[in-house]
Amino acid sequence: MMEESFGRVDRIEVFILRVPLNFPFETSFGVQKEKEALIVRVDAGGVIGWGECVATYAPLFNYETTKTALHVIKEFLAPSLAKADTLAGVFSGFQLVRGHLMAKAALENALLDVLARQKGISLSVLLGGEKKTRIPSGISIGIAKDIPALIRTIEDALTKRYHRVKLKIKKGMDIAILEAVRDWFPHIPLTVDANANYTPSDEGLIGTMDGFNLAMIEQPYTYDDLYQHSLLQRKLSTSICLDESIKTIDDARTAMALGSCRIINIKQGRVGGLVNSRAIAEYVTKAGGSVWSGGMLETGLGRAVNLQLQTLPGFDAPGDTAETARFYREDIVEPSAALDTEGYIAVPPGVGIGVTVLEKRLQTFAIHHEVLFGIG
Ligand code: OSB
Ligand code: MG
Repeated sequence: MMEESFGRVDRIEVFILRVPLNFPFETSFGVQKEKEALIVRVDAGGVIGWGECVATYAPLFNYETTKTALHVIKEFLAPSLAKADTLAGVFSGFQLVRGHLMAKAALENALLDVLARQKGISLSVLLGGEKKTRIPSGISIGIAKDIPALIRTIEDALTKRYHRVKLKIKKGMDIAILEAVRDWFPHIPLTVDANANYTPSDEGLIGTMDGFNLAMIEQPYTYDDLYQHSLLQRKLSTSICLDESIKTIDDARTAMALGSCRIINIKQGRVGGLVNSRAIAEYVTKAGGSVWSGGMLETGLGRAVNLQLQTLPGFDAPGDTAETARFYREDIVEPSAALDTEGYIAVPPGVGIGVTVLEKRLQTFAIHHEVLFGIG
C-alpha cells in the first residue's frame, strides 16, 4: 500500500466550513458553539479523495487551528505532494515539516481515499481491517452546570443504547457530578475526560475518583507531561487514558514504558492519520495496553473515517463516534452516521471513506474556498 502509485496529484482544493452545533459543547478549555473544519479535496490519478482536518478554530486542544492547517498545507505540504505519487513518498515529504499532524492527516486521509477508490475497496479493507459491519457507539457529554439536565441527557443516551458514557469534567465540576450520576446510574459503563485540567496538587482529588468504578480517567494532567501521569497511574487503581499527550508512536512507547497510562485514545487526526493510528494501535496492544477511537466533533466526513478506523484490530471498546445527528442538523455526506436500535453505527458501505460528499451542501457552509494548485 505504501509503495503503490496513486498517479499524479493534479489539483488540491481546500474549504473552511463553519457549521452550527445543535447545542454548545463545553470542555475544560472552553465552550464551542459551532464547528469550524478545514476540508481538503484531492484530485489524483483521475479520482477525487476527501479529508477533514480535525483542528479547531482556536489552539485550545493543541497548538493547531484551522488556519494554521491552511497555512501549512498551502505553503509546505501541498507542494511536496506535487512531487510524490506513493504514500511512502508523501510521508517522507511530510517528515520535513515538524508537527502539524492534524494538517498532515487531512491530506493523508484524502490520499488513502483516492487509493482505496482506485482499487474499488473501502479504507477498512485497504488498511487491513477486520470484517466488522458496525461499531459500538459511545457518547461524550460536555460539562454540565445543571445536574438534573445531565441526568436527562444520560437517560436519553441510554434509551438510544449508547454503549458507554463519557463525562467532561474540570476542577470544581467533578466529584459532585460523579456522585449524582452514580446515584442515578450505579452500573453503567462510565468514564471522565479532564482535557488536561488538573495538576499534581490535585492528586488527592483524583484519588477519590477511584471510588466511582470508572472505566478510565482521560487526560487528567497537562498535555505533554508523561512523567507526572506515570506517578499518578501508580497511585490509582482506575486506568489513565491519554489523549492530548500522545502525538506520535514515540510518545506511546514512552508512555507505556513509564506506565503513564494503560489506555490510549487514538484520534487519527492528532497522530497524523490512519497509517500512524494503525501502528500505534498495534504497538500499544502488543505492549499490553488498549486503545479506542476518539473524536473531535467531526462532521459526517470525519465520522466516516473514524468508523473505518474502528474496524482495525485493537479497536474493540466503544469509541467517541456518536451519531452525526447528535451534533448537526444537516450533514455534508451521505449516508450519515446513524445509530441502530442496539447502539451501533454501520461502517459506511461505499468504497474509500465510504460516504459521498454533498458538494453543494458543503459549499453552503463554506466561509473560505481556495484552489492550491491545478487548473481553474
Ligand atoms: O478530548 O476527547 C476530547 C471534543 C472536542 C475536543 C476534545 C475532545 C472532544 C470530545 C468529543 O470528547 C468527542 C466527540 O464526540 O467527537
Ligand atoms: Mg479527550
